[in-house]
Amino acid sequence: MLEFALGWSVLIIKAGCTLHIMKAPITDSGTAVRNTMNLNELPDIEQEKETRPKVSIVVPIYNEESLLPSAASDLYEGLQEAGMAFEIILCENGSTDRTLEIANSLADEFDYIRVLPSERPDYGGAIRAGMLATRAPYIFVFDIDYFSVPFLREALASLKEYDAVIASKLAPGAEDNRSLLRRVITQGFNLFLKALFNIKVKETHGMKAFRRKKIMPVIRCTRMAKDLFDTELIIRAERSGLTIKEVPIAIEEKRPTRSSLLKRIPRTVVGLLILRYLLWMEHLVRG
Ligand SMILES: Nc1nc2c(ncn2[C@@H]2O[C@H](COP(=O)(O)OP(=O)(O)O)[C@@H](O)[C@H]2O)c(=O)[nH]1
Ligand SMILES: [Mg+2]
Repeated sequence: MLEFALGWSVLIIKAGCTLHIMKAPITDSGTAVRNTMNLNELPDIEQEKETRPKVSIVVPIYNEESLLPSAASDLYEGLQEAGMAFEIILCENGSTDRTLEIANSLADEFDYIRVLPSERPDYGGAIRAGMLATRAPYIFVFDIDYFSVPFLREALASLKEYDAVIASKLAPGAEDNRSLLRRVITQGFNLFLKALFNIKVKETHGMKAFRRKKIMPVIRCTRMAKDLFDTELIIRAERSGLTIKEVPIAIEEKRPTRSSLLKRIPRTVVGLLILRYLLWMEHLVRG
């Protein structure tokens, strides 16, 4: 039975390559991360203990030349007003416009902004590499078109008690002002997640915050890339016993989604089925 399942596992993982599943969990140094980032350019953690930030903000960016300059300075100023030591890690990969050039000049202009570039576009890979490169005890993941300093303050307070905090569009008290189609898709996605993984949290996308120590071992187990990475991260975090708080958020779409929903939905469904299978295999192998 186990051999049969392992045989199928290899086949499915091969098929999953089109969905950019990593064949092996990443190592401590992050070397198996697809699109290996410029981790060497980051300062040595041990040497930098005294100047270590309190908060690391990981921001994936891709073809964002028009939004990046204003959004990055808004975020920077908001964090400065919040009055805590921070770093912003702009994780760029595969942009075909001037995003990387702009990100580099932002890093030159502003202290505490750094850039992690690599070649192939991969939303999940970028976040994963960014999270592994963080130095602060608290890690936040923000999109460049969706972040909130009030959420950061609230989450930081909650991280004293919880291991992770998610800004939720579905928690009681949340306000979702996006299009009807986007809201229906979010509800459907949530039901699908519940049915497949029986998770307690309602939200896996959007803004998130973590205690670094708790989330690092979970990141190292993740296998999915692209837009399934953060869903896998939250599922694994919950299964590993991390305590997760969902805080209701008021969300308004700053811009319509740029990816085709028609392509995204089947890709997500197949990806989640593969993740279900991988988790089942892991469970089987561990006994
Ligand atoms: N590094 C990287 N970032 C990405 C990629 N795709 C999207 N992003 C970033 O991820 C965030 C969310 O992307 P967006 O297009 O707004 O996705 P949506 O809100 O789900 O429609 C933004 O900060 C994007 O710049 C990618 O392939 N690589
Ligand atoms: Mg967006």
